[in-house]
Formats: sequence, structure tokens, C-alpha cells
Amino acid sequence: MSSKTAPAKKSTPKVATFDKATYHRWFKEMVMMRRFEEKCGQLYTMQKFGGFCHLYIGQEAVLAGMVTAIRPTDRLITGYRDHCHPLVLGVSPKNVMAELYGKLSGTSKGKGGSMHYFDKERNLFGGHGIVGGQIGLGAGIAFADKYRGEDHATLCMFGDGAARQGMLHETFNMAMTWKLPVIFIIENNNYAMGTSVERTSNVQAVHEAIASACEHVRGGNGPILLDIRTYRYKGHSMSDPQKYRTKEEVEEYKRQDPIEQVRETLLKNKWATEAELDALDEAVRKEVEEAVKFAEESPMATAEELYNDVYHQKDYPFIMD
Ligand SMILES: Cc1ncc(C[n+]2csc(CCOP(=O)(O)OP(=O)(O)O)c2C)c(N)n1
Ligand SMILES: [Mg+2]
Repeated sequence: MSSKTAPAKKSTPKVATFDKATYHRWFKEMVMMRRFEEKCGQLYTMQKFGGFCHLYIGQEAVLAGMVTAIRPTDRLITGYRDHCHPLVLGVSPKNVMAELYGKLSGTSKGKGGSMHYFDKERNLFGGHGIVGGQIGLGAGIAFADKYRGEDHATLCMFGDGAARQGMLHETFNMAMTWKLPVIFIIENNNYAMGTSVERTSNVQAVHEAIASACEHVRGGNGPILLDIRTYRYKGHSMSDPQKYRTKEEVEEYKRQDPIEQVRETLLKNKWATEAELDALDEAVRKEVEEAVKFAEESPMATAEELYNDVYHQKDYPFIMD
């Protein structure tokens, strides 16, 4: 399998290599992800919703760089750190927030919660809580596309911890043998819960790596593996004393924050003023507040809803109790 590591070095991209619209899009996407997740953290602490809550704060450049490099028809599958994936694919923050609240208006009708975001229309195949489970599923999606002769790329994202699951080897072997159009992406954030594996992604490098990976798989050349270095600022989940790293380490990564890098590029190129970017940030915060209001006011899922959109015996009589 072809494999690339991107990007391992510290970089400060003030010189623009993409156009103004692309930087604006990156900025907006990343600010939305950041503000949405900050709000999730607050709401969780206020016990507005339960279950698990794994925040993506710090890792936004991976999704922003990805979304400008793919087609809307491409497929995406990931793990449980997944609130931002539907957002970047264009799902309304209202429906993403409502899912956390277990409401009927949530993307999985309130039955998935924090770890199980799906969106059929936008080809988001979850949201999976079993570490590494999405590796085999991602290859399966790519197999289906190849079998049907469809020209889609599957982006299969997983963590550095998931990369140590046995399933990965079998899946890579099959994906190679069948030359599946799948891009395996390790979101290498240094830690699997508290186990450390070292520098961090900027949005331009991610876009370039994913665009060339898409070309590779669409050209019938088989799978490709990207190891994208990133960093999460918050704990693994909401209850993590973070004894495996120092405050200084986190601060050092924050100095290379991808949102600040894109902001600086926009300002240096006079593509936006400070006031415009602040106004955009403010508008995003408002949108997030509206999403919270929507989620809180939406009705809870009913008991009957339990039997909708799931496999059960009525549909599959050959399944035994
Ligand atoms: C099969 C399985 N084993 C263990 C766990 C418990 N677990 C949840 S998250 C996690 C760490 C995974 O780390 P990584 O793949 O690096 O993803 P990250 O949390 O850094 O995004 C573990 C061990 C699980 N959910 N599933
Ligand atoms: Mg990790």
C-alpha cells in the first residue's frame, strides 16, 4: 500500500498557496467546529446530556483540509470523536446538537448520541464506538463502490490507538488485493486515551495530501494510507485527568493553532479585516446558541421509535431470539 506521512514539521503558512475563497471556507469551517465543541463541553459539564463525549478541539485542520479536497459523493467513516464530521459535511448544527440531546430531530433520531453520527444523504457512515471497527467497514464501503463500478473515494479515519488493532492488517491485506478505492487516514493525535505515541497538521498540507490520495484511488491504484499528525487540546473524553502530558506541551501546540494560522493568512493577504473575522466568529457563536435552543425545544424520541431504522425480527424472520 502506498503510504505518506503529512505533515510532521512545525509550519506557519503566511504565504497563501490557495485562493481567498478556500481560506475563507477553512476559517469558517474551523471556527464552527471549535465553537460547537466548546459549547458541547460546557453543556456536558452542566449535565444537559449524558453518555460519552469526546471532543475534537485542536484537530479541526484535518476535517477542513479534507472537505475542500473531496467530492460531495465521496464516503466518510470515522470513530467516536465525530461531532464535527457531520458539521463539515453540511449537516445543520441544530440536528447535530439535537442528537447529543437524544432528540427525534437529531441526525440519528436521538438513537445514536455522541458517538454515532450518520447522514445517508451526505455519505457519512458513522460514528463508531468500537475502536478500529470502522477500518473493516470502510474497506467494505469501498468494495461496494468498486463492485458497482462507481467512482467514489472512501475516507476511512481512525486514531493512532485504533491503528494497533489486528483488524487493520487483515483489512489492508484485502484492500490491497482488491485494489479498493479507500484512503485510510490515521488521525494521529499522539494519544490513545493516555498512551503517548510527537508535530501537528496545518490545513493546506492536509488538503494537498487528501487531494493527491483521491487522485490515486480514483485512478484504480488501490488503497493509500495517510498518517496525519494532529493534536487534541482537551482530555480523551470528559473525565480525563491528563496525567500523561504537561500543561506546557498543550500550550506549545496551541501556539500553532490551525485557526490562528488561517486567520493570519487571511489578514496578511488583506482578504479580510480583523473586524470581519470577529463578526464571523460572533455569527457562528449565535448559530451554535440557536442550535442549543433547537435541541432543547425538540421532542424526545418516542418508545415506538425504537423499532424504526433498526434490524429486528419482523423484517428478518430468520434471525433467532
Ligand atoms: C475495541 C475497543 N477497545 C477499547 C476501547 C476503549 N477505548 C475507547 S477510546 C480508546 C483509545 C483510542 O485511541 P485512538 O484510536 O488514538 O483515538 P483518539 O481517541 O485519540 O481519537 C480506547 C482504548 C473501545 N472503545 N473499543
Ligand atoms: Mg489518538
